[in-house]
Formats: sequence, C-alpha cells, structure tokens
Amino acid sequence: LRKTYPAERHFPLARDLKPSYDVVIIGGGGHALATAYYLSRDYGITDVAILEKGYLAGGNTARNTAIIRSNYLTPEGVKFYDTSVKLYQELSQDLDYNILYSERGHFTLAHTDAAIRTSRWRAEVNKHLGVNSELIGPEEIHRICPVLNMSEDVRYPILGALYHPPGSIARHDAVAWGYGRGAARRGVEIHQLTEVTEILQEGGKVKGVVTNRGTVYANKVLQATAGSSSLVAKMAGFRLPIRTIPLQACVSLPVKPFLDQIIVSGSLHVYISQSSRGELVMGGSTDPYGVYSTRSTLDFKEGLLGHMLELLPFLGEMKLNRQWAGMADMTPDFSPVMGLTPLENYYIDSGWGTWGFKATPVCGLTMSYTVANNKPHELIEPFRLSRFEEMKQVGEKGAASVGH
Ligand code: PYC
Repeated sequence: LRKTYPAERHFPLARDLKPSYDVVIIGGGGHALATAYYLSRDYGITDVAILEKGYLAGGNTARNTAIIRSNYLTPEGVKFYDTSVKLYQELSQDLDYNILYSERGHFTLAHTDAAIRTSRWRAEVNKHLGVNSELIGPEEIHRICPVLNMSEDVRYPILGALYHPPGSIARHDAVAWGYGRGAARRGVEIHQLTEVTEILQEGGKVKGVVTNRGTVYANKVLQATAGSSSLVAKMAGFRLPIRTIPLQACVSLPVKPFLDQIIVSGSLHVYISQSSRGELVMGGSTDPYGVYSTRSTLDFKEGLLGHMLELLPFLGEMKLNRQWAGMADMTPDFSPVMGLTPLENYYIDSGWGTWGFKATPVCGLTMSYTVANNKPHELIEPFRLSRFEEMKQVGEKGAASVGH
C-alpha cells in the first residue's frame, strides 16, 4: 500500500481494515463507488468498506470508451439507462467534481434493411418513453456530421441512422474519483490491494469475507466485480449465466477537434468519438472467445481500423497512442444481473457486458436502495437472476454498439 495510485491525489484512502463493517462492497470500480456514495448520502449508511484487489477504478471503469446513452430496445432498458443519463447530466454539480460531461449526439449507422428496421423499432420505443431518438436518412446524417463518408461506392453504404441527441461522453476516472471522494468524505473506507478469497456464510446468510489482509465480518455484502463476476459468485455458492469475454479499445494521438458526434456502426463493428483532449477513442467487437485476460492484439487493430477507414478515409495516416482491453461479463440476453441472490444479505451488480460505464450512476442509485432496504429497486426488478429460470429474459442484443 506504499505506492501512490491516481485516486490518492484526490482523496485519502483507508489504511487499516477494521474487523467488521455494516456493509462490505467487493470491487472498487465505478459501480461500487457510486453505490457507496448513495448509501452514505441517501441512507446514512457510512460503516462501509470497499475492497478492491487491484487499484481503484482500474478494471472496466478505466477501460471503457466512456459513451453514455439511453437509446435501448426494451422498455426496461430504456427506463433504466434514461435514469442514468439524467443523473449524469447533473453529476458534476452533485459531486462538485468536473466529470467533463459532454453532450455530442450519438449515431448508430444502418447499412442494411434489417438495421433500418431495428433503428425504427428503437426510435419508437425510445420516443414512447420520452427519450429523444429518431431514424434519419443520409442527407440529415451528412448535414449533422459532414466528415462521414456517405459514398455509395463502398462495401456497406450508409442507408440511415438512429440519431440520439442526448448521447454523451465523460471523463471516466473523474466519475470514479468524484464518487469515491464523496463516499470517503462521509466515512466510507476504500481499501486497495485487498483481494477477497472466501465468502463466509452461516445458515444461508452471508457473514463476511476472508481477504489477503485478514477476515472482515459484515452484515451485508455487495459484489460489483465486472469481469470477475462468475468467479466471485462461485465463492458465494451460486452460478451466474455469464461468460467473460475481452473487449478491446484504442486511442489515437490527440488532434484538433473535427468530430463532435459519437459514431457507431454495428455492421462494420466500429465506434468512434473524439475526447475533450483531442484523442480519437475507438473500439470494435468483442474477442471471438471467452478468456480472463486484458491483453490486446494486432488482429483487433487491423480489423477495426480497416473498417474505420471506410467511414473516415482521411484517418489513413493517424497514429495510435495506446490500446488495451477490459473483461466484459456477458449474459445471454445482454441485460445485467442485479439485486438479491440465493445467499441472504448478499447482493449482486453484474452482467454489464459492454455497457457498464453508462450505467454507473443508476447502478449506484438502485443498488444502494436494494442494499439499504433488502428489497430490489423497481428499476432493477426485471434484471433479477431468477429471470433465467422464469424465461423472462430482457433481450437487449439489438441495442449493442459492439459487434458480437
Ligand atoms: O454501449 O455504447 C455502448 C458501447 C460503446 C462501446 C462499448 N459499449
């Protein structure tokens, strides 16, 4: 714990573990920090320890492409992510911490008749629930985003797009640090390099956790561990319908601002936006197999950039700066698994697949309610684990920006 990690420049982290806490949160990413923030702010629950095996917000919170949107396909998904977008819009003020929230407008390009149909479907569901989305044609796309290659002389010409004006980006570390600082100021302890190795239980009820730094007892435990969700749930004694698959991304060197919007093409397997400091932030599809690894590959880069050049041919000489991967915890229906679990007083926030960052505030809000009241918040009721036994899946694959 001697090394200084970035978060420590923003607020002090805890040093010694106490023998017990009211609530232990396994995982120190955005969802865990947001839950601790709302637990302490809205419910006065401050005897909370966040246990992170690595460094704070160093997992998928540090590895996503920071896209925020609510243009989902199912009413359950749209309501959930719309709540998140609304919380994001006020978050800098709420946390008194600038998260560099930047509203850009989000295009999901359609290159086939089937994609046009899904875009229309999403637009109608979105509008019905008060979310601003519209199916637009090539002329309108060109008017709003003139840098896109609208030529018909390419393999997949752009036929239309689902246009979602509230689509935004934000600084991902700032979201984590803002929530972390807000929680720490209210008394929440944040412990880095603290790995949970066993979940203690008695009579079907959680009792605490064993860590590499000793045993910690707790009345309630929440797991919010993204790519490690299945492994941690296994320690708690139940199985999740989740496969962990790497998702890679990369950024270019910074260049002058030329791209205001967020561009996604499911058919070409690419998404791109330009960050506030000028880097192009880009990603493609998930890796073709499940593996617990955050290595990145040449294969990914070649495939992604080949397709990117179809949309933005003038990027040919652009230099890449960094590439990386996160581990996406994918469910069969592409919706999360949240709420109560078969182990009493043990709660779960998982199954984020390729869209965990945008859900950070609403996860904090709904999981804090669930932990405080031992009852699922109504927004996450459809995402209960038992939906897979009940055949009540919430199919969101059609709203994925990422190819699968
Ligand atoms: O869901 O918008 C999204 C997304 C973009 C990249 C990964 N997920």
